[in-house]
Amino acid sequence: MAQAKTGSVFGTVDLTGLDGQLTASERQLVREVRTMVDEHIRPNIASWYEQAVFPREIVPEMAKLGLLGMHLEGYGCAGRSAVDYGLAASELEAGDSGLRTFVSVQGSLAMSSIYKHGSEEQKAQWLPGMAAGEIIGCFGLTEPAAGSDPASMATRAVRDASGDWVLNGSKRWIGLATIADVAIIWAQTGEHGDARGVRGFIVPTSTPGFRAEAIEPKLSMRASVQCEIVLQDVRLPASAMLPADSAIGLKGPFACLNEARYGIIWGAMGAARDCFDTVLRYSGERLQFGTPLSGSRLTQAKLADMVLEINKGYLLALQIGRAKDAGTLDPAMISAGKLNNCREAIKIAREAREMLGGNGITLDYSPLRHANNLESVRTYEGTDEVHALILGRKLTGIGAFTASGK
Ligand code: TGC
Repeated sequence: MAQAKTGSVFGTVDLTGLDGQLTASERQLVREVRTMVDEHIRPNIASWYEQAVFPREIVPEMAKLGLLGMHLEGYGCAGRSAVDYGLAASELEAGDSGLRTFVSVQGSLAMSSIYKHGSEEQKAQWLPGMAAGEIIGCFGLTEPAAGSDPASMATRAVRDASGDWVLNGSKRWIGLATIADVAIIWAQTGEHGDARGVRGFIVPTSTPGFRAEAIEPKLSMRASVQCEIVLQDVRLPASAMLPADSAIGLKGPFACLNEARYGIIWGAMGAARDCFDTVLRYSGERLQFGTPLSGSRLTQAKLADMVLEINKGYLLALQIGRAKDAGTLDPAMISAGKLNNCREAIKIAREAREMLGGNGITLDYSPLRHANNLESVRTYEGTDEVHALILGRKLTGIGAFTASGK
């Protein structure tokens, strides 16, 4: 039996008219990013994943499509909408979460920090090169002993008599740090004149005392780099601090995390869709007891459950994206999307792996690779538990992050 034909850019999963919710330009963007993924990522991803290689050669392809800082305006950035950014994240993550992570760290975290909180000089100095993929950035918030609770960070920036800042501390799980040219480092300043509490610093990675090392071996995100950073007496001029009031305290990094978390809402559904497409194709070709697996009631029920969650996940992503574009977004909506879509995507990836039988444990098929990647995706930028508690606080008015009820 032939599979259902569809003209939707979402393909066979589109049982609810998702395609009709998009504009012609949004559909066009999906096609362009998908073509890049089909030509440059899909043919090589299994070998990059196996060899734990981040393919730097893909960066110019992404820059060519305007994907780096794509929702930022000016400074060489594409100035696209939040929905455009989400659709691109979904296509990239259908290829691999590690490649979508590159775009998130570069655009939503590193570039966004400078865009939202930097001076005109800082924006003009860094953003055009980053949009062009000539300068790679990373974002150092998380520490070995401060993951879900960045308020407890130990990294310190102290201003000495010369007016320079001197940074000491360490960061962990920092995407791209070993290949980055510049790092946005968040550090406690205490009270130093114009600085108060946590502040962000633009740190060229060539600065003496900055050291990054890849965390290896990993069983997830193998086509991406996650690193430890050590900062030992890293001396920076006063002009290295992000000066905007919006960057005083943790709301500075959180504003950037909102952007990255938003991209994940869409990205996770891209990974889920790729798992569904893989298993739908496989079950139509694979004969078992003389008939295609796709004719089995058990298989069809599983496919139906997957496609329902993918449709719900895309509708949620679209609702949140439209709210972001309209300026009516509440960060709790991002938590709702990240929690739901990561949770459902990983279930779909695991189910798809099972449906592939023994073949599902090989790199010839994507679901186990996606499932392994999604372990990272559901953990970084706020774990499932953190996002559940953000929603809990929204619903009850009571923060329950600590036993004492903070
Ligand atoms: P709290 O201390 O009360 O709030 C601090 C200030 O931040 C504001 N705020 C937000 N602002 C904008 N967007 C948000 N989503 C915000 N959430 C909080 C808040 O209003 C307050 O502002 P102000 O003006 O009063 O100072 O913090 P909280 O109680 O709200 O948050 C607790 C909790 C657990 C939710 C928060 O700490 C949290 O989200 N934790 C998770 C941290 C996280 O996601 N970490 C991942 C970092 S990414 C990284 O470093 C590596 S992965 C990326 C890569 O691959 O490189």
